[in-house]
Amino acid sequence: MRDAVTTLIKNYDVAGRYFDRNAIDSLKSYFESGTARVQAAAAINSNAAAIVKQAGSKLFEELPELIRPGGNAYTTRRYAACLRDMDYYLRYATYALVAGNTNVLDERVLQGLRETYNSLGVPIGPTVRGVQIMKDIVKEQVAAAGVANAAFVDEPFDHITRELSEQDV
Ligand SMILES: CCC1=C(C)/C(=C/C2=NC(=C\c3[nH]c(/C=C4\NC(=O)[C@H](C)[C@H]4CC)c(C)c3CCC(=O)O)/C(CCC(=O)O)=C2C)NC1=O
Repeated sequence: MRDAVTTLIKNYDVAGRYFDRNAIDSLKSYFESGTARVQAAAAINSNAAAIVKQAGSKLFEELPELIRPGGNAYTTRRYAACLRDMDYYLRYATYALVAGNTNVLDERVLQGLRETYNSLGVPIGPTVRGVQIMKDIVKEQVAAAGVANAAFVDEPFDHITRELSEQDV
C-alpha cells in the first residue's frame, strides 16, 4: 500500500536520482493540501452512515428496478450487501484521500471485483452510478465543513468509476 510520498520515493529510488523540480512540486502540493485532506476525511467520518444511506436512497429512487423482484438488490440480504459495498467504497476512498494516492483502492478494493460482480450478476453501471452519487454528496458535505479547494475529493471516486467501467467490457 503506497501514498503520494512513498510512491515518489520509490520512483526516484528506482532511477537512483535525487528529487528534481517535478518531484519537489508534487511534494509541495501534497503537503499544502494535507490539512484540507484531513479535514475532508474528518467530515466524511462523522457522517459516513448518513452519506451511505442517502446515496443508497437516491440510487434506488433513480433505478427502482434494482430493488424490485428480479433486481440485484432485491431481498433484504442483497439490499444490505449493496449498501455495505457502498460503505466499503466510501471508507477506502477516504483512505485514498488522505494518502493522496489511489493505490489502496487498487490493492484492497478493485482487485478481482469485476469477476466477483460478474459471477453474482451485480450490475456495474448502477454501481458506478451509486459511486458518483456518493461523490456528489461527499463534496457537498466537505464544502459545508468549510474545506476550500476540495477538488481532490473527486479523485478516488473517479478512480473507482474508471476502473470498474473500463473492466466491464
Ligand atoms: C473491501 C473490498 C470489498 C468489496 C468491494 C466487496 C464487494 C462484494 N460485494 C458482494 C456482493 C454484492 N454486492 C451487491 C451490490 C449491488 N447490487 C446492486 O444491484 C447495486 C447496483 C449494488 C450496490 C450499489 C449485492 C446486491 C451483492 C450480493 C449479491 C448476491 O449475493 O447475490 C460480494 C460477494 C460476497 C458478499 O456478498 O459479501 C463482494 C465480495 N467485498 C469486499 O471485501
